[in-house]
Amino acid sequence: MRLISHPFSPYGRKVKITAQMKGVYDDLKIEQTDTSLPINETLRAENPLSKIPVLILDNGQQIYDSPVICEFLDSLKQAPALFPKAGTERWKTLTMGALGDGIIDAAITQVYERRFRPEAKVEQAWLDRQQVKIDGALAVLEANPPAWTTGPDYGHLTVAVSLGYLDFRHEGKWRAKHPKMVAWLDKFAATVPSFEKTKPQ
Ligand SMILES: N[C@@H](CCC(=O)N[C@@H](CS)C(=O)NCC(=O)O)C(=O)O
Repeated sequence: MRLISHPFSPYGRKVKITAQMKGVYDDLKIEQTDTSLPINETLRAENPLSKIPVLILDNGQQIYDSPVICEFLDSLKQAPALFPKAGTERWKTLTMGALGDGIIDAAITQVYERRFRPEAKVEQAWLDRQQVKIDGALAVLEANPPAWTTGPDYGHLTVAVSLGYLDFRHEGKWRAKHPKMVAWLDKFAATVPSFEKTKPQ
């Protein structure tokens, strides 16, 4: 399988952590691409949305986006189960994943606002709107850090990657007001070694 990604991509990091947790990382041939180009035809040929990550199976089938790739990788082996198959647990995990992805989406929108607009046109109200989303999600997590029983699942790893992205692109400013989630992230990193191994640098 080929994985098109970039070392800085938080969504790609989710996929790499999932692959390592499932023991299928060595089956991936990782290819790096550049999403900052105005048009990246090579990437567009694999994903018309021109976004990473994209997983390409040996039969040529393309799989995106990151939640779908992670669930596909989870389906390759039984243990550890990262996506509960049904019931309340499944919706909890998927919702936790959506919360983590929502933090990343808002944080990346802020990065793109500065990257793709001339400085004079950067819209502070738009940046603030994204920050409200990030702050709201962090407040919910801090009020009730998401515990795991047998081990972290897809929801936990997505939240961990979202915090890692805030560290990487937003200088870890979230840490001062969220001590419980700082401790939670330390515990996650100690439990899932691939978190450190996939750190963007
Ligand atoms: N929902 C997608 C988001 C993917 C995404 O936005 N990836 C970024 C890189 S981290 C990208 O490719 N951006 C290029 C663009 O939006 O044009 C996922 O979870 O995979």
